[in-house]
Amino acid sequence: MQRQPLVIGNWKMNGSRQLVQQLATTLRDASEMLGVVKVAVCPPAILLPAWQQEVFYDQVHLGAQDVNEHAAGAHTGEHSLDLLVEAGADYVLVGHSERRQHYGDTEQRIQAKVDAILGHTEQKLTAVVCVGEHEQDREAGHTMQVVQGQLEHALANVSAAQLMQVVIAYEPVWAIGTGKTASPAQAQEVHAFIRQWLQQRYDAAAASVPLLYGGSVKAENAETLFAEADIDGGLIGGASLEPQGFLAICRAAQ
Ligand code: G2H
Repeated sequence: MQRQPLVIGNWKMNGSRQLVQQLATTLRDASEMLGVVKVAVCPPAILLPAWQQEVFYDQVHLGAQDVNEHAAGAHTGEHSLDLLVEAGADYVLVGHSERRQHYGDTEQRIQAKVDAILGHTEQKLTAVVCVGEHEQDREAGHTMQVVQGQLEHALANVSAAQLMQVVIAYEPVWAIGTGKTASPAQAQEVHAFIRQWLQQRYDAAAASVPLLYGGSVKAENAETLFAEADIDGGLIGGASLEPQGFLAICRAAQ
């Protein structure tokens, strides 16, 4: 199955209204690329309305970096799906390693967030489920075991029909923001494993799931990573903060 390439920018806790304007202008001038590559940007949630003013909706998707699993209530500082949808998000990152490590994203919470996204009445929402091993897991030869465990928890309640709303991002923790990138062969090996796991569980529906690589992707290494058979694009952190560099990465996915 031919999957459309997908590149998602994850600004983390960076950016500004000025960067929204700069990146929107840069992407707007690249409409031929946007016809081929699906591009989504996940700024801090407070900047989503600024994007709504800038962006052609049919060309660039907006995403949130996280969501609370509850629909509403006394959850100071959190964002509900309804609020994020109102602000224009149709992608939501779930289980990013920084949230797993520092902000209480247990396997149980990640599963609840995925269930909430896929159960939301807004049918267009996509959950971008992030998985990846720590350096010590890789050194111990446990990479596939760790990734499989994360997938089993996150997708425990996801049906084959709901798989259309799922993207998996493989982000080895040792490559995130460190400047160390997995080699294309290392990344492809894990992506092929994820595809196989999805096929065993979901049969033909697995073929439509985009698998993204994330972890120190830059304009210089994007093309070789995206050339691998099971790498359908990238989840880009630091390099998504520089408009021309991000554009070059998006073009590399064509
Ligand atoms: C991994 C990635 C984006 P970076 O966290 O999610 O960040 O590209 O800065 O390693």
